[in-house]
Amino acid sequence: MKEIRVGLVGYNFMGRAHSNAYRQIPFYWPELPAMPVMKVLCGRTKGRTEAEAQRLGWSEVTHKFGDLLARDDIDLVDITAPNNQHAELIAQAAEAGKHVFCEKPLATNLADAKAALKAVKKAGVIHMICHNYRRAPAISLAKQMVDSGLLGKIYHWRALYLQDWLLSPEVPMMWRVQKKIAGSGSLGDLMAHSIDLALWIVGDINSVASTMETFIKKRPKQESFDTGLGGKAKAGAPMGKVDVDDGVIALARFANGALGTFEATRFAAGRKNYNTFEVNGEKGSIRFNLERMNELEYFNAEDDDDTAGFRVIPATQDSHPFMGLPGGGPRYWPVAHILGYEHTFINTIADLMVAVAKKKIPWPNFADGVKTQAVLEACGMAAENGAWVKVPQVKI
Ligand code: SOE
Repeated sequence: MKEIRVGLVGYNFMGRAHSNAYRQIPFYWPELPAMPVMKVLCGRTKGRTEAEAQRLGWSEVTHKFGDLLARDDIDLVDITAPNNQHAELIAQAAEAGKHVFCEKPLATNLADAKAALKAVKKAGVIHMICHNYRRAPAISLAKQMVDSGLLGKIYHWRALYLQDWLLSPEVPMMWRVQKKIAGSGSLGDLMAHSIDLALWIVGDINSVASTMETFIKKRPKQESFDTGLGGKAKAGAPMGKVDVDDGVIALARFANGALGTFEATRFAAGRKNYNTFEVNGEKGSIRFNLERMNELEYFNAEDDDDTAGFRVIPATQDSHPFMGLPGGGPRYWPVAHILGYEHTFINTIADLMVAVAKKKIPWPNFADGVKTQAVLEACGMAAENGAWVKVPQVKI
């Protein structure tokens, strides 16, 4: 069995989600042409990295990215470090001839995202951006339904990605609220997912309008560089200035004539991971809500009026995307025994293993990441100028 030897950068939320996926691949995806080997965890903090390697299942540890790249027993570098490190780490990994998997967003600005794409194309390595939600079975089903023409011409895309973990002013200044590290706030952290799904399911976006606000402008500084969500600073900690958006709303015009609305915030009390979208077409509508991730709502405009209504499709049949084994039977569990957040990463990394084994660029790759970054950048400019902005059409 071919092995794909992996080096992971970072061990916080996304590092844990990726580590779990590598561990689960042999169990749920036994038929793959290659299996991941969890070789090296790369982290700056001595002690913490060793402890996390032990906990997450990595065989070795390094504290220097250059040492990881110098190894000839590493095939794939997986980057879950904060956003401002992505482009540089990608460029170095590509130059070292390593295949690259990177968390979203690709970079903190369009120029860096383009440079990252250029680096991997020049090196001829496999590259994939981790927009894990595409491989939630119900979202892939939505894509299939739109592509099949079931909804007909698409008129509207409507996405909300709402969380509430920044509601308290006591939540400290972690990297996700620092522009120099994150690039933006809810825009790049959450709306990036909605934009990626919109580009994938509806199509290219021509222009956007946008408005943003920073609701809590100062937060207590953290002592440790803790990149978790939430957390508390020490009493009496000095205050730092928040320079990213806490909430963002955007309008979009798609190239195919559809209209889009997007909203992202981490201040929507009660919304915990409310990643939703709705597509309205001439022949019907579909709606997805991550907090009910195994279901897809569907309205067929051709149903008789007296029985018409949104129906709930449980996307848990073996025939649904990612749910069945090639030879028949359930990949995970029998129908309606539902999946979770972690399965979106398992499905994503399974396809990454195939891409690396077959040297075939997967979806979404860094070209998709650049397209999303172009929309993110246009939203930032539109909010600054208070006017519609054309999305830079990037040559892929
Ligand atoms: C925090 O808002 C976050 O962890 C995002 O960074 C992830 O991309 C999203 O999947 C869950 O929420």
